Amino acid sequence: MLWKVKTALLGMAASAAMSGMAFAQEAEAVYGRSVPGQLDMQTPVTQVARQVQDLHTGMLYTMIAICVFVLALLAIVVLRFNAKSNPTPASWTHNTKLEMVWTFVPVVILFIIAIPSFKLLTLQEDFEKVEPDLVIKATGYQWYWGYEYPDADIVFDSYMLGLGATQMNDDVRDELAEYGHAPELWKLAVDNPMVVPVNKTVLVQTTGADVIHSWTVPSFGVKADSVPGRLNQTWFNVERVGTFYGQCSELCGVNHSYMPIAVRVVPQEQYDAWVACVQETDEPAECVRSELDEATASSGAIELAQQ
Ligand SMILES: [Cu+2]
Repeated sequence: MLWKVKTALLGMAASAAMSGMAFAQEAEAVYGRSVPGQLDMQTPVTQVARQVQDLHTGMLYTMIAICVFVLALLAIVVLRFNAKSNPTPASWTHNTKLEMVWTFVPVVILFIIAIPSFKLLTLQEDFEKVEPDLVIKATGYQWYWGYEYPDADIVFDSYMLGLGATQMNDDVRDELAEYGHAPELWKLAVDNPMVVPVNKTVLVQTTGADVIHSWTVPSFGVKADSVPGRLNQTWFNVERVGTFYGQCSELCGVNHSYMPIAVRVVPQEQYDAWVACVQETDEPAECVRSELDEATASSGAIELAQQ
């Protein structure tokens, strides 16, 4: 009888977990930005971002396990060894074996955590192993980003759409619509996004023109401080097309929150078309709309850009 109840309970727990997973998969439809009420991090679109999330989740469960264990020990002490339930305490004070255990078990746990942590750090920061297909320089200004493609001789600035407005209004809505964005993308969408090819390794070299900024795209697992007088670098290789957003992540002044980062990831042919178009017209935003939207509309690949 008891066994039956147990099995039924297990079955219920399993199906609850499965429906939870199904819900999580449905909620994963949004890429490149966060959504209202979101739990956990943005959906990863690079190997680095995935490993960042895995490490974070692993650490979280490790911490929960340790906290529960310590809490249980505390509860035992409070309940069993208070003055009422244990009126005559034992007189011994040390237990060498126990002390060895509580020293070495945490050391072992730290070593186990260190392995994936250092692996990830090496993946992110060992630039000798990074073979870039494309190098882009991102310069942080108060308060916008400047992008340079040295190999293609392309230079442009990237400003937030709906700049200067303190609340959503018709002007902001119109400007966003003009660039093909829904009002929800206000404070993320920019006039000239960075454009990169999909499945290619992009090296971003970043610096600050005035104060320290930070070039950050959460779904790439990328964050690099843009320090005046220094050239910092980071890299990413995005696995899917779409537009992915980030924000300056170093307090840089009064308009710090109005210098978002938008990276548009497209197939190689469209990237080549965009480069050719910008070289000819020097209108990066216009080239994004004319050269890219036609092709992506037909492939249906960039759903987010249209939102
Ligand atoms: Cu900034």
